[in-house]
Amino acid sequence: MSRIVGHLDLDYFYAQVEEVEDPSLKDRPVLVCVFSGRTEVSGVVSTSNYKAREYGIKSGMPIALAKRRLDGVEGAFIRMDHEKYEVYSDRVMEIVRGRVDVLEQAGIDEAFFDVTKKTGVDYAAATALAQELKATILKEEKLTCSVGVGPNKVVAKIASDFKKPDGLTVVRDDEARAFLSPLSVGRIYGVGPKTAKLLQESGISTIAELAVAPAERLEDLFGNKLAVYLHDASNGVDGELVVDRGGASQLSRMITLKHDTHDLDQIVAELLPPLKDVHEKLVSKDLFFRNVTTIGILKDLSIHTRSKTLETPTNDYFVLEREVRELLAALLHEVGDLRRAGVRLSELQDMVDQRSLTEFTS
Ligand code: DGT
Ligand code: CA
Ligand code: CA
Repeated sequence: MSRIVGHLDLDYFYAQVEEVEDPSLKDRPVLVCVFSGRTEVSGVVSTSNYKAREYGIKSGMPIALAKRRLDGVEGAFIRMDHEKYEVYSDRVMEIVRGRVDVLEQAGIDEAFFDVTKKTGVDYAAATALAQELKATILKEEKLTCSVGVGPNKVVAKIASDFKKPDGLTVVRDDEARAFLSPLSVGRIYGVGPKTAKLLQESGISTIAELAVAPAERLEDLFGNKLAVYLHDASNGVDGELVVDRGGASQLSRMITLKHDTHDLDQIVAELLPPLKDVHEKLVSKDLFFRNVTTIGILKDLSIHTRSKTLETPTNDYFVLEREVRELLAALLHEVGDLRRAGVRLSELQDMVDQRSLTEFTS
């Protein structure tokens, strides 16, 4: 059956979040860094804005090398704050989830979505929906993203990467082969440098060449499973479904407080309903949590978090409430009045895993 599938990927994500929080960064190269702490410049660049990329700066590059590439231009070197990006990610995913048939989060800044039912397999409707997604994310979170729409995941993923930043690329069923043909094989999800090199050595560098490569040749190189995948993908065929993984990696809730406040009791009181709600969700999904994070957003929109990893996973409401209270108290120790507050449970695990784990250890 025909489907319409999309892939959404936020542009220069960590660096863009830093720009949202401090718009004065926009005209400068912004480098989000993982400092290893040994010397002032030891560590790597996690990501950078497009201004920095003009200087040849890339993810994973040593900070010292990035500094040299900037060649005297004043860049902003910002410490990576994963918790903060998670908060933005959660909110973007919520926006998308509410507007599609199925959402499958595939990373902190990307997700597949299925809109077959919503659009009645109509590409014009899917295009309008993708535009609406982009506009809503921009309006509510001030973030741009790039979206690809196509007949399946493989095509949608390549399409979202086709025009960046702030792109929208729609590839209809009957256009898929022509769209993919001129692109290099490395664009196919799962084809890393090693696979690409092996293909190259067999004289296959474009997707068009891969699409007509003899099956035996691919099987010799990669075995049956990968060979079939490569053959299908290069022909624009992919049967992988978009599956909601139940947000099984985390559950979160944010609220805006009635008044900006520094009062722990007040904040906890207002957080109780969402806390009960998130706990109910946890129990209904048969999940345990191991990590709990409290989040505070101040008047200046800066985000502050405190988190704790428990010795053993639990689904006990009283433990949850106690930990949230303690984490919030620690958080309030360091910041002023909160405007918004929230909680996130992560490292979620199945009751089943839990059971087998206890059986195993006892
Ligand atoms: P894009 O999508 O090309 O506009 O740029 P990004 O930065 O969104 O790149 P993407 O989607 O591949 O990665 C999403 C985030 O993951 C990115 O903002 C930072 C992080 N990340 C990506 N590559 C690396 C890496 O090599 N090291 C570290 N520490 N983080 C990375
Ligand atoms: Ca991205
Ligand atoms: Ca990504």
